[in-house]
Amino acid sequence: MDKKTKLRNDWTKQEIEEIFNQPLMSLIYQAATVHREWHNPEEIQISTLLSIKTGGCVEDCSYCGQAARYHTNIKVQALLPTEKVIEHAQKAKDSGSSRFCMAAAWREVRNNRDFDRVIDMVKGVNELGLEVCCTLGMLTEEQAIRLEEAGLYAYNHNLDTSEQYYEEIISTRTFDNRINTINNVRKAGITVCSGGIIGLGETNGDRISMLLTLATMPKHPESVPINALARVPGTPLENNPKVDTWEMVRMIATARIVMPSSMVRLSAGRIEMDETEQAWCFMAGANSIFTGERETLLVTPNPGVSEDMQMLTTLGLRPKKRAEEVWMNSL
Ligand code: SAM
Ligand code: DTB
Ligand code: SF4
Repeated sequence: MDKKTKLRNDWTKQEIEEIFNQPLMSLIYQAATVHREWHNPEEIQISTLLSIKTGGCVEDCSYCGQAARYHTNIKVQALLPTEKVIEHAQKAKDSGSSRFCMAAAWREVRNNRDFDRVIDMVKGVNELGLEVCCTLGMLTEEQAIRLEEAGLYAYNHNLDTSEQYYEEIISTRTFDNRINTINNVRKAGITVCSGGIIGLGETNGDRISMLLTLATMPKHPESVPINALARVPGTPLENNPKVDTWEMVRMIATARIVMPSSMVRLSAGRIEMDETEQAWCFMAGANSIFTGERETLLVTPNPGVSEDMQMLTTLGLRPKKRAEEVWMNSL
């Protein structure tokens, strides 16, 4: 593929603002063009998400159904047994996933037996030949190195929102804490998955500022999840308005243009979109989704695997293979 656009890490806020504020159809056209320069537009990465430890979290993220302090109807679930996790990963592989992401409702990783068990899970999923991802909260550099040695491919740690708006949403940690963990992941040689959420009450300026932080990192995150707020009853944001699909499209398209080589993941919010709305997100440069046999993301509904496969067929799309598999097939 002939790469016309260049990777840039020196974007200014004004440049991103100009891209973001274009008339929508022009923005989508530009994003679709960049997408075709860097990616095969017929391929969608399928990432299966599994909550390995649910609820009871000490943090106060005001969007999250798993924070212990909110009264949310979520069933707390201790760390799943390793064998169960491996069974889920095998099913994910059988149904076409190339990546398996294990999520824990932890503030941070502690050096205890639960972490030892996660290390075993990472080894087991890696042996199945899936790209292994984890999202476990804050990490030290030493912990990141242990995960990398166990075979971790990616670590998800979202900025969530802009630096300026961060303290309106979370008070129990800082934006700098987030950046610090992302730096630890990079130093350990693990790929970075980092994006955010729209619909938290932030302005367009906050959305642009979050994209600016991501797009001016020395290396862009390899994956950029864009989530629409899933409004969980009992959380402080339960009554926020539903995110309009065109706002997701605008956010995805801008992310695609400023971080052309990254996988842009259409994450939370798909359950409230029909196929046509999701197709616009793919046209605007999204090339990755979360799916799972449980038909949930972590604690909120998500389309099921068969529904997703049907949608891909309708749209003439197909699951993207793991990077390593593509390389081996070319030998
Ligand atoms: N506890 C870890 C952490 O916060 O990094 C890992 C799991 S946490 C649930 C992963 C990410 O999911 C959050 O950073 C946030 O971006 C996203 N998320 C959580 N609840 C959400 C919601 N209700 N709507 C949209 N995205 C959400
Ligand atoms: C991400 O960016 N989105 C996923 C994943 N990373 C861990 C989580 C979305 C959670 C949506 C609400 C829920 O089910 O808790
Ligand atoms: Fe805890 Fe993560 Fe939810 Fe925040 S987003 S409350 S850290 S599980």
